[in-house]
Amino acid sequence: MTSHPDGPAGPVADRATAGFTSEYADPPAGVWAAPGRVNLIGEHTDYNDGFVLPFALPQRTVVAAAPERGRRWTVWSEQAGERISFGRADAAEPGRVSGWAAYVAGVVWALREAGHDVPVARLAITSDVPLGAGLSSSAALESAVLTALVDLGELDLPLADRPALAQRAENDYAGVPCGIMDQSASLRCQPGHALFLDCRSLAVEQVPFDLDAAGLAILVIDSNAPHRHAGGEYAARRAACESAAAALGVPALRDVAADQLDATLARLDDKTVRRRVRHVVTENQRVLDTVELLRAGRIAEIGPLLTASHASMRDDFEITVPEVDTAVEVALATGAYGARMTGGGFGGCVLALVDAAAADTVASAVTEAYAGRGFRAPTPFTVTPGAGAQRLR
Ligand code: GAF
Repeated sequence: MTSHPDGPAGPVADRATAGFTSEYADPPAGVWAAPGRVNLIGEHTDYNDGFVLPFALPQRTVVAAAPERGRRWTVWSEQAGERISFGRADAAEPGRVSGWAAYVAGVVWALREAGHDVPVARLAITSDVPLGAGLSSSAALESAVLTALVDLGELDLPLADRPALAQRAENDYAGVPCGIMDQSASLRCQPGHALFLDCRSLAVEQVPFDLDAAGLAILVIDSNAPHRHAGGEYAARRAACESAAAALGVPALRDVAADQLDATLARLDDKTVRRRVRHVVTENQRVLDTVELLRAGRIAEIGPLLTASHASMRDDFEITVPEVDTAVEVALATGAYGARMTGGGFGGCVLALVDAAAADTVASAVTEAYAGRGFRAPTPFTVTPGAGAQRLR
């Protein structure tokens, strides 16, 4: 098992620079990076105007870029193994650029919609954020491209306003109905901290999360489970929450008080909708309780909240799959303080809070259990909270 084999974006940045130079026969003007994220707790709460607590992964997406005198943006992606270009007309109309490049064209579109004079540029993109693992590789891509274009064009766009713009690129250009958590994490996280975000006011607090000092580790286990209907199910959960809020006469489920939960649920006829609401309301409270413990430096004590979050996602929100349930079950049986699926669900990753010295044992036990149950082998790795989007060179 590894922590982060390449170190902080070093070789990834080298590959972006080398890729740029070989694609465009020129050196880049600069190199920018933005991370994927792990959400410590607060799942499916962001689009309910609630609370989330993600931290940045050390793994990042890197963009080497330079301004271009022509009229078309050109983008090469190492992962996709292709180079595409698009002009102003493509960036003016959602849908004209599709696939991975929609996230790049979407950022140009969202910036222009917000009235910015976006510099035409050539870009080379590399990444070591695992794709399709629920670790926000698309937010990392949007955030890295956004940061590069803002710097290259010296655009006046304060950091606090950037996540909504990147989210807009994803919602309205790429057509993915996500909330604002992932872009906020990729753009605003700080090393050694988790980002406590109020998704209604967009107020943030950097909450110290020093695992090393506490002798603890976060073990991430990528279940490698094939994503099952993730897109449609995500949209269905979101729609159920929004219609429940409307039925209850509140702007969003964030407005349902935890101490009024039973009385509120009694006003809803549909059993499934009741369970969806219960997840969101209890999950918001778990985020607040986790933040209290972290502020007091009592990291190990957040374990039961993590585990309760998983049970709520499994039983009430119904977004887990057998592979992630197995990873949680085995991590807990092997001594983890707490464990939960992280991200949108239907596959993806589990995080387990463990003694640093126990990380290998827990990882091996999960790997063995997967083999025993006939699942594809998982990919376990430890992480520490890394930096948000920044210029590297
Ligand atoms: C995905 C979405 F992109 C986020 O906005 C969030 O809703 C998350 O699923 C669930 O917490 O990552």
